[in-house]
This record gives sequence, structure tokens and C-alpha cells, in this order.
Amino acid sequence: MTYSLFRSLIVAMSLFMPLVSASYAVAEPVRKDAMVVEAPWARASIGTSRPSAAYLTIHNEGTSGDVLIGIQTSVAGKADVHTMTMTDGVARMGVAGAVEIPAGNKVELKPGGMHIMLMKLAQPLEKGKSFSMTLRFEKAGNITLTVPVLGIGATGPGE
Ligand SMILES: [Cu+2]
Repeated sequence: MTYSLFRSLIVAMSLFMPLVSASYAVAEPVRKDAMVVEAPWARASIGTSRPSAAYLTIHNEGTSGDVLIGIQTSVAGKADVHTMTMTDGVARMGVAGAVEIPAGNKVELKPGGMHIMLMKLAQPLEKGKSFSMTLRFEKAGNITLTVPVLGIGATGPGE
């Protein structure tokens, strides 16, 4: 079985089973054209009444900029990129809207900074499971990832 066929199978499986068991700690990077999405992960949720968050790094290895214009996943009714700013010692989140990914740059979404807010959860995100998420870029188009769910206290992709 070729590697790409294996990946297609994983993607196909995750479409039918939104939460499959993940046996790895750090997800493989997913590449499309010059865009590489690295180390996606999400936090386990407390049921479905509170939102959860997903994190990843987007690396634009190309010579022209691109823009992340949307995110879709079957586990959340709404998924938006949020910014995090500190005002007088209070952390505030805001909707980032479209996110520029400049040529040759990496944009890192991580705890305490920019993140993907997963709202209106369709099911609880359980540690050890994973789900499928699609990032939509203006130029690179859709990139679909398998996002492992880590513990509620995780701070990085390897935990
Ligand atoms: Cu947020």
C-alpha cells in the first residue's frame, strides 16, 4: 500500500467516523503546493457546552502570500480563528477574520496566542481520539487534516 493511498484511506475513514482513535502524538505535516500545515492538535473539551480550541503551524514555503479564509470541521458548528490580546492583565479573544500567510513565513497558532476556536461542538472532544478539519486558503484551496485530541491541560502537540 502506498503512503498516499494510506493517507487517502485515513481521510476517507475520518469522514465517516469523525472521532477515530489516534495512535500517534504528533500528526504528520500535510502539504499542498507550497503550503505545509504542521503539528495540528486540539484540546479535549468539557462536554459540548463549552468551546474547545485547535492549534497548528502554517508554513508558506512559496514565493507569494496566501490567506486562510475559512475552517470547517464536522465536530464543531462554527470554527473561527481567534486572536488573543492582553489588556490590563486580562486576556481577550477576538475573531481574526482572514489570516495572511506571507511568502516564506510560518504562522503559529498556539495556546496564549492565535487559535482556532471550535464552537457549538457536535460531540465532546475526547483525549486520544482525532477528527478531520479542513482549512480553506485563497490560493492553495482546501487542506484537510487529521487533528489529534490531547488532554485538557496540554500545552503543545507532543503531549
Ligand atoms: Cu477563542
